[in-house]
Amino acid sequence: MNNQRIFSGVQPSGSLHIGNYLGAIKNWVELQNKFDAIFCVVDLHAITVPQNPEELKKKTIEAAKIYLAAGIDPEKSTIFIQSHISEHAELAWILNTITKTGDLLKMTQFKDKALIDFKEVDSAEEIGREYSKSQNLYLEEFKNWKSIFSKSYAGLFNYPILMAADILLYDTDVVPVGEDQLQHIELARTLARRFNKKFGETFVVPEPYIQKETMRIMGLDDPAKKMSKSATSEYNYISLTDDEETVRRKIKKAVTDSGSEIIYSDEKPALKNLINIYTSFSGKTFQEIEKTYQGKGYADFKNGLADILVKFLKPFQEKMNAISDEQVLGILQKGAEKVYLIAQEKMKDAKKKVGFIV
Ligand code: AQP
Repeated sequence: MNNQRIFSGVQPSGSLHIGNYLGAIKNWVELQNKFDAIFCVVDLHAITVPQNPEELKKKTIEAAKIYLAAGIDPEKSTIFIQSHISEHAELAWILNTITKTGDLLKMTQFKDKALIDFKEVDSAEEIGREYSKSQNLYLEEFKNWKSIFSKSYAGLFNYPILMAADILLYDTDVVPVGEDQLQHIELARTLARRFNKKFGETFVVPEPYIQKETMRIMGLDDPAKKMSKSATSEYNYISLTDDEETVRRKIKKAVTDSGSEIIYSDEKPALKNLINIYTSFSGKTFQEIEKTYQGKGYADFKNGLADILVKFLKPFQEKMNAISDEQVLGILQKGAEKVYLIAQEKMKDAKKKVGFIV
């Protein structure tokens, strides 16, 4: 164990999927043995797209249960809910005042989500439909910034600043994330340096931590886009709460490439993605998988992949179901009490530096 700190989180904005697990949570489990680890359920981020309040509560608790079932140990790591520590929003405001609009305009996630942000929708499917429309529309629409800004909410535009505040509040050294979040970590680094330069040394400049093979799990229905909670179709992702029948149905429907050979190649992006998932859950190399399915077709390979996923998900879900809401809320409460002390001290320092009377 070194004395460096890691911080990371997942938005309870839908059903957490195997991309969230492989790209983020699985790495956290290993990293908690090496670092002082803080993991957050980032509900303030989740409301940057429309949420049903009752669903949001359920998904917040479910996300924390997923952390625990995945192996995050509350004796080693601190787990809490972002909105329980108001310093996140408070620091985000200060950082807003040193963030240039141009910094935010570069963020691709804003562009992806901006067109659904203003819609009053209350189901994941509806959000998905709007999202897919936005994919086609945004190139056209983004020629006209005025129309985008008049339609989208400021929270979505500013959310990378809140993410920077999450990270900087805890003097985080390392942020384990999927590749899609690299741009946001870069902004956190920029803001830490900018604040330190302007007001004096205050924040640690964090480093991203990316696990190469699983840094981007792609959608099962479209290997050109990442697997996403808010995807148009449930056939985009395998949720960590999917039952066996659902997993088998989704894998059966997953798109494949032309030809029938099981080969790991950039020329076959859909199959490459499925093999990446297979490797991650089985521990086998892609060469071993190619050998296993030599002379066999996609149907055999998909059956094998579904078996591997079910074998992982069954005990995972049993662990999740064995944790009561009361238990998880107790752990989250304790976690909040612990991080509050760190957050309060850092916030006091930042406030003094900018000239507030504390
Ligand atoms: N497809 C993915 N492959 C690998 N890693 C992924 N992550 C997300 N999707 C993939 C990683 O999961 C962590 C939590 O993500 P998040 O909840 O903060 O939001 P996100 O990155 O926007 O994830 P989603 O699933 O696409 O959610 P929605 O649809 O709500 O926006 C991050 O570390 C992320 O890199």
